Amino acid sequence: MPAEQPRLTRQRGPAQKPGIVHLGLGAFFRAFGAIYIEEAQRKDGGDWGIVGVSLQSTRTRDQLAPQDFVYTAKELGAEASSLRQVEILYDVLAAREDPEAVLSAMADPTTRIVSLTVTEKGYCHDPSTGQLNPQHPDIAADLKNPVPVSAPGYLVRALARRKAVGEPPFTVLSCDNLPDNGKLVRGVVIELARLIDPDLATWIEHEGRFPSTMVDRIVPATKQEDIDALAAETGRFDDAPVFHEPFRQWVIEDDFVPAFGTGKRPDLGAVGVQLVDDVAPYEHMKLRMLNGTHSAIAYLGYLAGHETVADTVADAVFAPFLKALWRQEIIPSFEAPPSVDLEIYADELLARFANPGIRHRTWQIAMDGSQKLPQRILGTLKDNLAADRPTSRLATVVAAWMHYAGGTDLNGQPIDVRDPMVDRLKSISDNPADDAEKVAAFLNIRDIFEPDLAGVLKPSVTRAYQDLKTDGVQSVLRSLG
Ligand code: CS2
Repeated sequence: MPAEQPRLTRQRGPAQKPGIVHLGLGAFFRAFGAIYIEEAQRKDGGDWGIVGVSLQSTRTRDQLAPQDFVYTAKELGAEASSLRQVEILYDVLAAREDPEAVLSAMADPTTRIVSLTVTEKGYCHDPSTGQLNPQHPDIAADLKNPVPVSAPGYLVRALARRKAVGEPPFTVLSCDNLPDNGKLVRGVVIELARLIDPDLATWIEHEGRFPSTMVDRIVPATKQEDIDALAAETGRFDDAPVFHEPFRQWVIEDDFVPAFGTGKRPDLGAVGVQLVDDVAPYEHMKLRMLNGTHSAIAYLGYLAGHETVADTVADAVFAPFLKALWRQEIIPSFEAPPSVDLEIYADELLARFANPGIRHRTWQIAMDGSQKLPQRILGTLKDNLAADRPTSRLATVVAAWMHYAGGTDLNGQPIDVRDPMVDRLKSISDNPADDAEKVAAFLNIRDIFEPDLAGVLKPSVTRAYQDLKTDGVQSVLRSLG
């Protein structure tokens, strides 16, 4: 920190009393949910301060504690930018250091919502079925030890404390990019509770509420150079700013624990959150159209040598490919949400991806592909195959993922692959087998590919895998655009 610069401080009086505990306090939630909640709190009052929890490291807490948990959110438009200071965090806890503090915050009767952004892998489920994976090392640990390590473990142990003292449960609000994220987290929590205490599982089943949500705002990871540039711009040092695009959309199933009456949630509707009965059409739209093409850009863009999403869509072969992917393979696969024109939504996505202010690395989005592929690409593929619709572009994305996940790019250079299955993926790629055998081995990973789908995909993915290798990304996309 430049010694002469003062640190950020709270400007709007003391911190709001907490009503929400948030698990997984990454940049995304701080640039998204926290801002909506702060706006709702300021508009309508209520004790909606947020206790953030980092499940893995102490870094976010260490960065935020010296500045009393306030931070800057910088909005980066294509032409202009703006700053806001976010003051809705009440405290930040590091779970590995003090699990008891986290459990007591969650069990505290003033906590009415526990929200989560723990990424796909944080749910400890099997991505191809959506069910809890009891063999997951964190779940195995949580079954043995009452001091949890996993997000489902924290939810179950904290709910147990509330049941034990006759308090209503908190609403569990998943904000991760998973289909039916509410149902998914409900399923893993109830399954884990059943293995620990069947009565607790039954209580959660009846009393618990797990609304599904669709969340959308592009928030790249904050880089050191962003922190330095912001300090130079403002003259104040903020060790934990977040940088985001102007666009945001939050759709939530309005199903919160009723026992809290009007205090069951902040008045999110007043600040533009869509509270609906059924979030599924919005989720499909967002996961398939935004995240699906984001992953396509991540793998194909990385293999084409592009560092960011904006650089990738500026490459002339990508826009026609993406447009064809949306129009011919993604849009026909699901029903549009009420009064949404999906062609316009696709055009807006391309403009969001092209925003030069957002330096979103292809490498960042490429992470954890084994956890992302099913809901972003494979569901669409499956629906298209069943309805006899085109699939060649989606198959090319799967093939690009295989090249990427194998850890060697198309020029033979190593890739720093981050994925919970990294060792398995690398060993498939390193095996001295021919291309068809490698593709077959990837398709044989049952945690990702269902057997029927794997069988049908084999010829087209093998072809795309070979074409990418012999002709390169640009030429393959040109032939598909
Ligand atoms: C991205 C998402 O990193 C990724 O996998 O696709 O984080 C994406 O930026 C958000 O879902 C946008 O709402």
